[in-house]
Amino acid sequence: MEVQIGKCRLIIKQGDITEEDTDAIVNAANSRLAGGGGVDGAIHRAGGPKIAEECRKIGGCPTGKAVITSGGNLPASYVIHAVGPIYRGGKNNEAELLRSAYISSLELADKHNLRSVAFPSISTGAYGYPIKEASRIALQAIIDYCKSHPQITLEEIRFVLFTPQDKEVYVQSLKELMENLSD
Ligand code: AR6
Repeated sequence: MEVQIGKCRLIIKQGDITEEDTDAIVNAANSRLAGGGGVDGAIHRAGGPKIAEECRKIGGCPTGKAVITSGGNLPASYVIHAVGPIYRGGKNNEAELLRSAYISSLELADKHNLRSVAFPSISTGAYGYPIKEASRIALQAIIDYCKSHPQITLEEIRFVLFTPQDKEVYVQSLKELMENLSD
């Protein structure tokens, strides 16, 4: 699915984010930037040791924020390491922290004058965030950012979901949000 939000094209697709040729790909990292499983493990495996070395120098990143490293051997030039919240029932500021992880990533992409960025579904794997709710927050954050930043350098934002089921959830949420936009 593909929609235009202001200057930005928003694309939802299924795939392995490590193969994306966007200027940056976003990692679902932990606050120690210590590497791990899921998309984090896949990015470090595909990108090689340079990324972990840069992460070690940075030292860490608070939940809801993001930091940037080079892309090592990846097709993408940069990796933006965003730290989403661990889901603990939903009453611990999880929604705001998840939104903030996306907004911080977009701010970094914008600051580095990037033209394209690919996101995974942050927090919906090991961190347990229910994907329907997380997809609404993620997409709304991106729509809000694109609308409120008409000078944004980003021309394309991709969501790259690992499974067809996850992709369908994001497509459905985007359709619902677009209907509300046109009301
Ligand atoms: N491409 C795109 N999406 C992927 C890929 C891939 N190659 N691999 C997995 N996913 P998770 P989190 C999806 O657990 O919930 C790590 O250990 C996956 O299907 O990677 O934010 C970190 O070090 C899921 O939908 O991230 C942290 O400690 C989504 O990526 C912790 O897990 C996110 O799942 C972060 O947990």
